[in-house]
Amino acid sequence: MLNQVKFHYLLEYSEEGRKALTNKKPLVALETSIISQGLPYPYNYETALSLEERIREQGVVPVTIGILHGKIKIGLTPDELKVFATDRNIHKVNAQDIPITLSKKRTGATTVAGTLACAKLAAIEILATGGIGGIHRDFDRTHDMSSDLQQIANTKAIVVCSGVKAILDIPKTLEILETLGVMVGTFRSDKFPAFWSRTSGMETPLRLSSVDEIASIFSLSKEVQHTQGFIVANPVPSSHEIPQNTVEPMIEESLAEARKQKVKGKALTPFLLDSIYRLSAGQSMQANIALVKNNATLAAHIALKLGRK
Ligand code: PSU
Ligand code: MN
Repeated sequence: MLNQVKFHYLLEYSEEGRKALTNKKPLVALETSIISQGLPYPYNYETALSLEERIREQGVVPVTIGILHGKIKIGLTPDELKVFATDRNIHKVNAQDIPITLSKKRTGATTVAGTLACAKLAAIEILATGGIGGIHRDFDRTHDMSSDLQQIANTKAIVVCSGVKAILDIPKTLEILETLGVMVGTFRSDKFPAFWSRTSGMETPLRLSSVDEIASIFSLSKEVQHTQGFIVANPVPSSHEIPQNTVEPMIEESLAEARKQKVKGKALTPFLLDSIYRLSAGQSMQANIALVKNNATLAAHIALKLGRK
């Protein structure tokens, strides 16, 4: 019997997204928080468009996910993307914020956590982003741990990223991911990357040698009914890498400023990214853009290999 594609009544699909799902073509999900809170205009808009282009070039369909006036969008038009790129008052939406955003008919940019929750409703299993959230360095004082971690543990999906953001405590984050039962590996490296830098100095739990291997591990994880997600860490291209000892003083200065200004909660990650962009005279933003594009391409290759059943 043919598997009927189910369209969740709360989801609004882009035309190419709906067609791809109907025809069982491979898709890659993209998030909107990186557009609304992660990068400044106009770089965010240009990046959003070029991520989609990268994915299409591989014969895969991109669907950027976000909530627009109370509707969950699975795929956005360029005009809709522009709203996320230019409106400065857009809420940052984690999974638990989705119901209220729908109920109040708000617009919300979905984080990795929020996007995975929506992608699950659409049966999309691959997401590309820049760097996921994790355990903040002052966790002992603030208990700030990104809800990305819990949501990745709750979702059977591949998250292609360049590791966790270097503003975080990477060793603690890796420990928690292990506790949560999330599969974690690095593409073609023995080290776990640090977002703007190719290595954090930490060994990666798993070296991933090829796209075939990633697809095979993911398929087998489903066969054995492993229910958690799979983080595929893809180091920033060498051409755009910022060495750890160059960026670390900027991270420390930004953390000190955040503490002084009492920035916390959802505002903390965007504050730190913005501060480091300024301290690095834009270099960290160029690295961020290069790595997320690279991740979109790898995600498309994985999607092609997995196909759709
Ligand atoms: N990747 C980037 N830039 C970003 C993000 C990811 O290159 O801004 C966003 C994602 O939406 C991720 C969020 O889920 O940062 C994490 O925020 P927090 O630490 O507040 O959970
Ligand atoms: Mn946080």
